[in-house]
Amino acid sequence: MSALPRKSRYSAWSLLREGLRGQGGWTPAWRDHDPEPAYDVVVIGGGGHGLATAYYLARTHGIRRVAVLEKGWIGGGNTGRNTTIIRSNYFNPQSAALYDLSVRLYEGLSRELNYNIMFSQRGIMEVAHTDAELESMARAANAMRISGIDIELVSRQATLALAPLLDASPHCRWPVRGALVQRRGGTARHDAVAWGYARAADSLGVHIIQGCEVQGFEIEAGRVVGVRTNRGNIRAERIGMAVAGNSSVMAEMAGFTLPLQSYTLQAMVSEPLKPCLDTVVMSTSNGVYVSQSDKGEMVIGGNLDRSPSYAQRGSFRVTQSVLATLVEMFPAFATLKLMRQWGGTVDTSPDNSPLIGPSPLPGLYLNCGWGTGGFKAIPAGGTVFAQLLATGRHHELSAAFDLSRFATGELIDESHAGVQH
Ligand code: FAD
Ligand code: PYC
Repeated sequence: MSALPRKSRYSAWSLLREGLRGQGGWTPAWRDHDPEPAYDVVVIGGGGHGLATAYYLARTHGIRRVAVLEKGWIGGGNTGRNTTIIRSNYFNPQSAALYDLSVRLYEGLSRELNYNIMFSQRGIMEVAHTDAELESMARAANAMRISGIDIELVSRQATLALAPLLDASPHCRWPVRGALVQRRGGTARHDAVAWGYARAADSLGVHIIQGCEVQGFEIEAGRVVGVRTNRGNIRAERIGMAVAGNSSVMAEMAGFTLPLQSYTLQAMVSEPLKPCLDTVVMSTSNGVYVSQSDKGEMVIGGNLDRSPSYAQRGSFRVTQSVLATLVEMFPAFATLKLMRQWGGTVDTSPDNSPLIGPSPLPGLYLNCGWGTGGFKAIPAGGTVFAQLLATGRHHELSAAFDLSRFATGELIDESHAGVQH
C-alpha cells in the first residue's frame, strides 16, 4: 500500500464526545498555509485536478515543495458543482485508455487516500430511442471493446429491467430500443474527492493555499519563473494550471490563446425520494441524464447552454427543456419538486478532448479543456499531469492530448462522448 495519510482517530465515542462539546477537539483535515516565496512546483487551481496533481507529485515523484493556489476554496469550482458521473465508455483508444485508468484509480481511491469517496459502481446506461441510434451504439460498443472497455449493448427488456421507471408504453414520446451499459461506471461524492486528495497531499507536505488568486506571471528570458498573486509573488521551477472555466483568462495573462470556448453547464436536484433508480440513465440524443443521490434526490442535467458565458447559473430555457424531456422519459417524475439548480463554467475544446501538456510559455503546463466530463478524469488527470510537471515529459497516456494536435490535425473527436456536447 502507498504512503498513507493519517488514519482516522475518531471512534464512535469520540464522535459523540465531539458532538456534545462542539467539535473543539477536531483537527482540520488540511492546514492553511501562508505562501512561501518559492516552491519546486506551483499548481494553480484547487479543484480535483489540481489537488490530485499535487498529491501524485508528492507521493509518486517525491516532490514535496509543492503549493496549490486556489482563489476561492478548494472544490468550489466545477469539482463541487458536477453531477459526479464516472465512466470510461469513450470512442477513441487514446480517450478510452485515459478515462479507464481513471476508473481503475477511482476503484481503489477510498483505500489509497484512506477517505471514503463513496464511489458507487451502480452502472451507467445510455438509452437508444431509435433503431438507427441502436445501430450506432453497436458500432461504438465494438470500438470500445477493442480498447478493452467493459461495455455491453443490452436489449429493450434488459434496459427496462435496469430502469423500470422509463416510459415503456407503446406510444410514448421516447421509445426504449436498448442501451449501452457500462457496469463499472457510477458516481462518487464530489466534495470527498477534493477533500480526500487535499488531506492526503497535505499529509505529504503540500501547501494548500486558499484565497490566493493568481493575477499574472513573472517571466524572465522568455520563461515563466513565478506567479503574481493577491498574496504576493511566488517563484517556482514549474507551474501547472488546472483552472477549469478560467483557462482562457489565465492563458491571456500568460500571453497566449487556447482553442477553448467557455459555456455554462447546469444541473439540478429534486426533493429526496425513496430509492427508485439504482443506475445512471443518460439519453445522448435528448441531452438529458439522471441519477439518484445517496440522499435520495434525483440529480438531473442536460446539454450545455450554447452561448459562451462565464455566468455560473444557466438559462431558464435550458432548465425547462431538460426537465420537460426528463418527464417525457420518466412520467413518474412529473410531480417531483425541484430543490436547487446551478451552473458551472466549462471550457470545451473543438474535439471535446482535454488539453494536457506544455503551454506556449516555457515552464507553464496545461491541464484544461475537460469540458463537461473532467470529474471522472481526476485521478488519471492528476497522475499524468504530475508526471509532466515532475519530469517535463508527457506520460504515455497524455501525449495524444498535447496542444500540438491542433497544429498537426491529429484530433481526438469525442463529440458523441456525452449528453451535453
Ligand atoms: P475545478 O474544479 O473547476 O477547479 C478549478 C479551480 O481553479 C477552481 O476552484 C477555481 O476557483 C480555481 N481558479 C480559477 N482561476 C484561478 C486563479 N486565477 N487563481 C487561483 N485559482 C483559480 N464531469 C464528469 O466527469 N461527470 C459529470 O457528471 C460531470 N457533470 C458536470 C455537471 C456540471 C453542472 C458541471 C458544471 C460540470 C460537470 N462535469 C462532469 C465536468 C467536471 O465538473 C469538470 O470537468 C471538473 O470538475 C474539472 O475539474 P478541475 O479540477 O479541472 O476544475
Ligand atoms: O461526462 O459523463 C459525463 C457527464 C455527464 C453529465 C455531465 N458530464
